[in-house]
Amino acid sequence: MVEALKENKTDVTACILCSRNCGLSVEVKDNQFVKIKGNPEHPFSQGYICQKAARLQHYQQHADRLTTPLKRQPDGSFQEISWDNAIHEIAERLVQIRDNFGGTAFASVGGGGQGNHLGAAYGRQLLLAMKSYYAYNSLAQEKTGDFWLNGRLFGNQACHTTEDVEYADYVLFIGTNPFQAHGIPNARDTLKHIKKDPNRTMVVVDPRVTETAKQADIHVQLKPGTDAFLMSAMIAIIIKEQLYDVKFIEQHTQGFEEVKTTFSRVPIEEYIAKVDVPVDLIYQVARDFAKAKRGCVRIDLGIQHTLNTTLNGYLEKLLYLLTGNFGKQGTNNLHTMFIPILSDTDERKSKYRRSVYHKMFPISGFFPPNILPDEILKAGEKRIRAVFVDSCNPLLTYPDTPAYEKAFKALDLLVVVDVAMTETARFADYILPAHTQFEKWEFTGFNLEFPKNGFHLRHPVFTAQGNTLPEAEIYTRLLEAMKVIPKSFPVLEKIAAVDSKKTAYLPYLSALGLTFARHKKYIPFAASILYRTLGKHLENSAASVAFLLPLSIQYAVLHTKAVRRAGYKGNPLTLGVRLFEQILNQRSGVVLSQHEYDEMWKLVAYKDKKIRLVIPEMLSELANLKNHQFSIEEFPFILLSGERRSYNANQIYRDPAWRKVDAEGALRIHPEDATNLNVAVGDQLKCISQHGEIQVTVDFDEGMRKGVVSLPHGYGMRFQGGEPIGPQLNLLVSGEHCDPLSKTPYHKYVPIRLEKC
Ligand SMILES: Nc1nc2c(c(=O)[nH]1)N[C@H]1C(S)=C(S)[C@@H](COP(=O)(O)OP(=O)(O)OC[C@H]3O[C@@H](n4cnc5c(=O)[nH]c(N)nc54)[C@H](O)[C@@H]3O)O[C@H]1N2
Ligand SMILES: Nc1nc2c(c(=O)[nH]1)N[C@H]1C(S)=C(S)[C@@H](COP(=O)(O)OP(=O)(O)OC[C@H]3O[C@@H](n4cnc5c(=O)[nH]c(N)nc54)[C@H](O)[C@@H]3O)O[C@H]1N2
Ligand code: SF4
Ligand SMILES: [Mo]
Repeated sequence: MVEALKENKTDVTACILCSRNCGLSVEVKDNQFVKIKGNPEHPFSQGYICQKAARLQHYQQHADRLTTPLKRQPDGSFQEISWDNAIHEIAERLVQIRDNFGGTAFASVGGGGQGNHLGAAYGRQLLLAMKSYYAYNSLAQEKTGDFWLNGRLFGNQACHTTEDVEYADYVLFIGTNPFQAHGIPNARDTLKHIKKDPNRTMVVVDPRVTETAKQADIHVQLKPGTDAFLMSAMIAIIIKEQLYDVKFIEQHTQGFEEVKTTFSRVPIEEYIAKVDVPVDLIYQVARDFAKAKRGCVRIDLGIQHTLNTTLNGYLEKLLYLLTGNFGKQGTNNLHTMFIPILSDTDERKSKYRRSVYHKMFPISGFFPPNILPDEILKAGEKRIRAVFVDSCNPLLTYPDTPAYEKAFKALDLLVVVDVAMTETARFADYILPAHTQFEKWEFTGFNLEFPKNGFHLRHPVFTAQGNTLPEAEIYTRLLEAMKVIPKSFPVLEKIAAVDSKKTAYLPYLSALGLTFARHKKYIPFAASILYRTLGKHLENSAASVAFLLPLSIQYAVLHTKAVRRAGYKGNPLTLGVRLFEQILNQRSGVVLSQHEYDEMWKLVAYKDKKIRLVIPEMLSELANLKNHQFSIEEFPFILLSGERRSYNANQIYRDPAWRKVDAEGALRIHPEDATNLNVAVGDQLKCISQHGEIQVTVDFDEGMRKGVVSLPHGYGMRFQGGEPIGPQLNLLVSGEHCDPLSKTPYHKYVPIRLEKC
């Protein structure tokens, strides 16, 4: 366990509020943050932070923090339970459920938020111990359409792209607001540099004049949900005017002729009319992007949470592929992944079983939250009966809150692992309190950079509070209680004890290999086995980090040259060990690998390294696009549900005191729309969808498109069990309102009407 850490000190860690995980230099006293600044030593963020990070004390300590395991009583109240009893009782019920009903009876939900992916390696093992493959995760309510496309284009759903915005001459931001949401390196600085440079162009495609749009050279203020029309028109222009990159297409792709024929049929002017923006502007953007020396496209929820999600992703990818903006500096690129977050579960291979009720297939290993309530309530004998929720608050963040409430109540067993008493935890049979991310070893797997990729292993900053445990310990104890792994591995432990860095862990690794060769059934539980054996002998109580040793070795084998270029030395056996040691020692993070651009092609999974441009499902969706219906008379407004603002950060901060502005999470509406409704700033409105109703506070925003309104993500918490603070967005969205292929929700396209209260 984490030893008591000395107080009155400075330390380094990282922000946990978004995927960037910027490096932090912190001053701590009495087990609290006193001061938080950017860490200039961090290899990627280099001192950059945004205003949200300075408030992290509100995450570390607040009135909803869990301090002891809790068990639900027959009267619905929670009572303290010892760890031993909680683990024992849960393990017993899990084994019963597994043995009586099999793998389809269990699902895991969540498993790692924006900054805590270490515990996910341990949580994943429980899924395997339950013989289940139902991993439901937030990534499958935004990014799985993208992953599916990568599978088709590049040959493996774990192929993932990044964008070299920092070096691009021409950047298309489509459906993303990096000024607030970040997602690109040091977003505000990067935007400022593009803005200042007369030779670089920034285009923002967004229905709102966002903070990013204000910095842009061109803002395309489209009608929400029309991106597929816009992007297919742009591609059609590029094809009509032969602005595509013939050499790139010949050298690196297959299927261009079919794509060309399909897009030649796109009625350009008619489609741009649907988008409701000037035709000339779109011609200009399409031409200039295609002609740019280094163009890149960065997208996010604006196209992933709206109509035609997966098709949007396909079109976005064609934009950079057809123009040859791929595999070079300042363009889009594939990148390496140190932590294997994504797997390849191509639905055309029959071994990836589908869900029982919706017959939905996993994408990159993940099932979409939109279908989970039905898989619990409607799947008969083969229904899901037990759920583990970890690092996730589905009762606020997944579509259709009432369906989730009903489904979670119907479970035989719901366990929640969290640091805080969340809306979801209140439905649990057992609540297991974890160390916060500053009380344990942690890291993020969201290191998605190219050509230089990195990794930051965070050391514990604080002594753990209360009777909490890190996830590594929680899940390992569960596996042991379920008798999936024995409580000790005497041979491995003995070798780990005498092994030292001098021997490069080689005796230990060969003993581990031998154990796995003899007992294949232990392979899925490698993380816990390393934790209990080698882990005990790592310095600074870094036990939970031991499984990074084999991952480091694997990374060094796969990317030997790039790892050497990043400054690591060693023979094929020891290079990965050096990498592991540096990861352990460099508290501000390390550069893992330094690639050359032309090596990017090695990351394409198809043997011939050629990108398959033709995806039949997408071409047929494209052909059906013209039949699209938009408006519903009864619901004249389109709600963009889930805007990223200055003071929201998913569900990570619970105490409303962290917000400096926008306490109520106001509805942004164009002043003219507000006048027509006869409401003023601060008034209350009823926001009614086909599915539900919430009450919201009005705020004016001249930058809103008329007929479009916006509410923020990350509100609706019942802090200290009180009334919900700010909008509970997911009362408004039905699980069926989603992309037909990936089943990701249309959060950014919710037809509503507004009524005065
Ligand atoms: N401050 C803050 N930052 C965050 C988070 C947070 O909670 N708070 N959350 C993090 C997470 S988990 C994520 S996934 C990212 C998301 O990051 P983003 O996707 O960049 O953020 P959003 O504000 O959700 O949506 C981006 C933009 O899409 C626009 N949009 C809406 N509908 C459409 C449409 O039909 N077409 C187009 N082209 N645009 C549209 C919206 O107006 C909005 O400006 O942010 C991360 N960063
Ligand atoms: N309507 C609408 N809904 C949305 C969105 C939207 O735009 N609109 N956005 C969606 C998106 S993109 C996302 S990513 C999701 C995010 O929603 P969720 O996946 O639910 O994730 P978070 O909000 O990050 O919640 C993190 C949880 O982890 C807990 N936690 C923090 N640290 C630890 C730790 O160390 N260990 C454990 N075990 N738990 C910890 C926090 O207390 C919190 O309960 O919401 C989605 N929902
Ligand atoms: S919220 Fe994101 S961009 Fe802001 S400091 Fe934290 S990690 Fe960096
Ligand atoms: Mo997200």
